[in-house]
Amino acid sequence: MTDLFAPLRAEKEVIRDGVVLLSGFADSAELLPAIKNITDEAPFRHMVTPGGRPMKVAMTNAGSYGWVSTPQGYRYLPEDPVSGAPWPALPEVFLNLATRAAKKAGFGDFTPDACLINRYEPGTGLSPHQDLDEADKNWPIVSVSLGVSADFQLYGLKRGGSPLIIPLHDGDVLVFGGPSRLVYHGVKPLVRSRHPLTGDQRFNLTFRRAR
Ligand code: MD3
Ligand code: FE
Repeated sequence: MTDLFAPLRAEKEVIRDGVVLLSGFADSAELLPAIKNITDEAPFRHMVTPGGRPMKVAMTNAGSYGWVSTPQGYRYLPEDPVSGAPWPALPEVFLNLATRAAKKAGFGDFTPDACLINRYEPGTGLSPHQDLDEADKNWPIVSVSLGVSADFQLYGLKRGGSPLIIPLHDGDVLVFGGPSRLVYHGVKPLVRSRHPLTGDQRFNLTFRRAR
């Protein structure tokens, strides 16, 4: 007998060694109010790259440390340089989600101390890069996609080549660790569309252990 109610997508998919996709694992209705609280305190801003150009992705942070780009370089700081105040604390819904996702992907002892929050508008993308500013690269990174869908680009450990394209939808969680922690990755420019809770925007949370 065919199961008419079989899930449309696998709930846990190992994309490659160290890359795990948990489709629909996160609930945007629960997370978006927490993002609103954080950005009331630490608003989204376009950070300036060390090359002197404003980034297209708007960013802010929550947690004990926040990732910042300054003309002097990339770093994690305990305070928001805009306000001088500590970054807003990681809300319980964030911590709970990140630790459950990491555990399901095989990283049972992960507790983040930083969450970078990215905001994409139509036409905004993120060029391929590695995440190298965290002290201990043995910890994974947990990424949560909310709102409008985007095409994620997954490269290898060296720059170049053609990426594997992974469409990321509202509620999808990707966990990167082990041999894939230092892969190059990017996001294609956002195609204009609408999500009932975010309008034409996409948000991405990346949970990290900075120190
Ligand atoms: C693979 N963010 O914030 S999430 C970033 O959708 C970043 O906003 C993208 O790349 C976004 O640094 C992609 C997926 C992701 C995040 C961090 C990673 C993949 C990663 C770190 C290491 C390897
Ligand atoms: Fe990244």
